[in-house]
Formats: sequence, structure tokens, C-alpha cells
Amino acid sequence: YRTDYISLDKVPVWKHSGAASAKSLYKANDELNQKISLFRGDITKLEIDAIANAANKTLLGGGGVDGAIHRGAGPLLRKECSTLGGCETGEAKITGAYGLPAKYVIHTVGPIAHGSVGETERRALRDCYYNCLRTATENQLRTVAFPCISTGVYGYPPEQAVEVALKTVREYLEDNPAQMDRVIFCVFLKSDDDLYKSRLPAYFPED
Ligand code: AR6
Repeated sequence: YRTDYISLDKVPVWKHSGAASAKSLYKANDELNQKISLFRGDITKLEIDAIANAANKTLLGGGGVDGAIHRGAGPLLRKECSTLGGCETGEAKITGAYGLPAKYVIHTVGPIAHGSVGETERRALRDCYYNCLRTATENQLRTVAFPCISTGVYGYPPEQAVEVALKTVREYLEDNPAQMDRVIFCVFLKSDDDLYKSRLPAYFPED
């Protein structure tokens, strides 16, 4: 038993701040809103069904969130990853989570942007979120956390990435309402926390 693990009951459902909602293209849907959390902290501590990993094509580990996940999981994760034949940009592959409190890790490879993005990168980032959610559903996994894929070393501008992340999750939940109980946006930086707080009302509006 580890006191630093964070179970789902300690991750509150996202709530509007009470400020006037941002202009939204989407209909208010309280059932969907109840499935969303914003959590600032270390994704490796979450005791949920699956955490997404912002990996590279080798799937053999790296820095950033990938490094933290491999450190927490231990060497058996790398061993399993080494059997998968890598992963293409936008695709997702599932493994066990070994020493982590989550049940599974869903590895995905974000686009390398280095500060500028076009439609190719945007679509690849969308594919990352979508394919992680689809992989979770295929494995009957109902609680999933995402880091801010591609916005670290890979240089995707966070204020553009947040739009892709929120839009893809919103549309997935609309299309698959019975398959998913909770999607956690796990931010690490204060700036991403602020960004998600300001943009969540546009994708998950209240009445
Ligand atoms: N929990 C949650 N988020 C984290 C954590 C953590 N423990 N640590 C960092 N972040 P990055 P990328 C945030 O660079 O841009 C690796 O070397 C971080 O603040 O990890 O997709 C891979 O092997 C940022 O917001 O991923 C690849 O080579 C976010 O995670 C490459 O980096 C993503 O930053 C992938 O680059």
C-alpha cells in the first residue's frame, strides 16, 4: 500500500469556475461533463485503468513523461515494449503497467512539431488521443488519463494542442457515451493547468 497513489475518488470531476462560459460550438451535456477531470500532478501516481504515455517510435523509453512512466513501472515495461515493434506517429499500443498503480499503459507517439504545426501534425495529434481512447474501449478500460502529448520535447504549441485534446475527447465521449467513465487531463505545468481551465468551458459547456 502506497500513500502517494491517487485513486479516482481523489480526482474531482471538473467544475466550471462560475465565470461566464466561453462561447461554445457544443451543446451543454451534463452527463459528459461528469466524465471529465483536470488534474495537475504526476500521471504515474494515478490508480486508474490506464494512463497514456507520450512515447517515441521506439517505445523503449526516453525523457519527460515517458521517462517517469518507465522509471515507475520498472524494467519489465521496457521488456514488454521491446516486443511490440515500435509505434508509428498517431498510433497507440497497450502494455501492462508493472510497478505503476494504473492497470495498463497506452503508449502513443505524438507528432514532432518544433513550434509550428500544420494539418498533418494536427491530424496526428488527434489520432493519438482517438487511438488511445479506442484502445482503452477495446480493452474494456473505463478510466483513462492523458498527459499533454507532444507539448514538451516535441514542441507542439500547448495552446494549439489543448484544442485538439479537448475536441477529440469531447467527440469520442459523444459517440461512445456508455464506454468511458472518466477521462483525466493530467497537466504537469501551471501554464497548462491555466490553459485547460480557460478552454474546458468551450468544449464542455454548462447550460
Ligand atoms: N506526469 C504528467 N505529465 C508529465 C510528467 C509526469 N510525470 N512529466 C512530464 N510531463 P514530453 P512529448 C509533461 O516531453 O513532447 C520523450 O523523451 C510535460 O510537462 O514528456 O510528447 C519521449 O521518449 C509536458 O507537458 O513528451 C519522446 O522522445 C508533457 O508531459 C519525447 O519525449 C509532454 O512532454 C516525446 O515528447
